[in-house]
Amino acid sequence: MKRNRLNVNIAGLQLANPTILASGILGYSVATLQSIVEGGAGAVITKSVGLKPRQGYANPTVVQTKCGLINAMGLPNPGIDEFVNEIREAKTVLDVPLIVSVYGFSEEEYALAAKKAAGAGADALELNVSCPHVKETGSEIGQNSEILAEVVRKAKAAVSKPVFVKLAPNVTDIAEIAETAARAGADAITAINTVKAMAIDAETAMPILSNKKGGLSGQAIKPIAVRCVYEVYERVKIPIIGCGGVTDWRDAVEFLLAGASAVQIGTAIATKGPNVFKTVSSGVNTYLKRKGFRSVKEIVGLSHRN
Ligand code: RRO
Repeated sequence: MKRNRLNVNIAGLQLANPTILASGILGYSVATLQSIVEGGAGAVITKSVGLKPRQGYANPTVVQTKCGLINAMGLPNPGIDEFVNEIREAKTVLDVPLIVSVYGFSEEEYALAAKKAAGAGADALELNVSCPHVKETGSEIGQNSEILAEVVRKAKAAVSKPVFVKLAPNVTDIAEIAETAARAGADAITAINTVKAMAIDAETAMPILSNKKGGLSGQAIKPIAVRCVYEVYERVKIPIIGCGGVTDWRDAVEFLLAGASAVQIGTAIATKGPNVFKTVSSGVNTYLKRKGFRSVKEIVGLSHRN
């Protein structure tokens, strides 16, 4: 990897730059992951995968609003036993770290999915304990500190790769949840998943999504995500990965100043295409140079100084 001021190290993972493909966007096929790497991502995260295949919810699963997208996909995925083939192939093609997002309906299911993903070559795991709208997994796990701690402990015991924990914003105190995850052995925190939301059609007078409620992503949630990263930074020592509405370099810098060591990008790909990663990185680089910083690390959490 070429050494430069954009390099970051997240829990032992070396990234050429601090932009990462967020889970859920284009995360199943090796070809789409490759297009994101060509677009400049420093690492990629797959869509969440569990033990059994799931179809997900009926259409419509996504609705565009004035300020972002609301999705309720319902965790469609091929199941980990099928997905290990994609992981193996991806590892032969991609030259950036591959992070596999996993979910489960119990502590054991998270651990087994993580173990299988790591066995197939995942460089790190991201535990999805924050999906806002699938029952008995996601945020139902992440909001219960005892269960969350056990999910993290069991996943850590099952793999020797870094374990990231992706948290929901739809909670009273995200920093406390981050602390629970960190105490249980999490190597990094991803903040945040989507914000619980819904849209209603004035003509039909009915909710638009088949699941009625979903998760809002995109620019509307960035200030919420920045606040969450800021709060988590004040409570935990492990790295934080910012996620929510990053569209340009200024957004990325804002997350870094709040305390994130890297940022994930998802929804902006829909409007800006895969090259958004290059554009954001190059803007961050110009900013660092202009301000006289030699590395991304020098600005992580800088807004917390008194
Ligand atoms: O699949 C989904 O509907 C979904 C997931 Br798993 C998630 O974590 N967050 C989200 O907004 N949608």
